Amino acid sequence: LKQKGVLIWFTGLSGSGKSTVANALQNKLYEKEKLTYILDGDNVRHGLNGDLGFTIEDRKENIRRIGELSKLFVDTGIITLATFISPLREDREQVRKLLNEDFIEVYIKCPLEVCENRDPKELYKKARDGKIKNFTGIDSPYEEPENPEITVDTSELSIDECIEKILEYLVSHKKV
Ligand code: GGZ
Repeated sequence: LKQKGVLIWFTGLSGSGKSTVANALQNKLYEKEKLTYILDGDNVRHGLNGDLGFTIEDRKENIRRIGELSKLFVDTGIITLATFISPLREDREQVRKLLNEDFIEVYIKCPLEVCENRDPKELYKKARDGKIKNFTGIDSPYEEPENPEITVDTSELSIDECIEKILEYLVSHKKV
């Protein structure tokens, strides 16, 4: 395998564009014949973490397990893209400690109002109506990264511009 593993960690609110950006980046890396894998709620929260919900305690455990899982992927040389809200700074820092220089934090920045307007699954609406409890940004906290390797604002940049910025960092720092 002509590549080294790295964990690209996307953090941001629901609806900020984490999955969209990660998918576009995966396509770009595929064109460069890189082996990648996306870890997201669909493939982790239903299986491995099927016992976890959205209390602070469960989110912490969700991120902890994903960190451990990611490390195994990275050890095999896979460029691993993890897309989780991961709202707490200390939980993300715990994953960083596990991966050291193989951890790249990408803050998918987007104002809450914009995420709430996008609301593709009407989750914000349900949260406002009290039908979903502990919803990030509504009645559960989101702590912005203080020193992410990369920040992209999806309310200001196109998806292409976002992945261009991420790729530029990854290439110039010899991470991919
Ligand atoms: C936040 C929730 C919640 C609550 C269900 N709060 O936009 P989505 O739907 O597709 O992505 C969200 C996803 C968040 O799961 P994560 O594993 O990324 O969260 S964390 O990192 O905080 O553990 C959303 C959906 O699950 N969802 N209930 N209460 N998002």
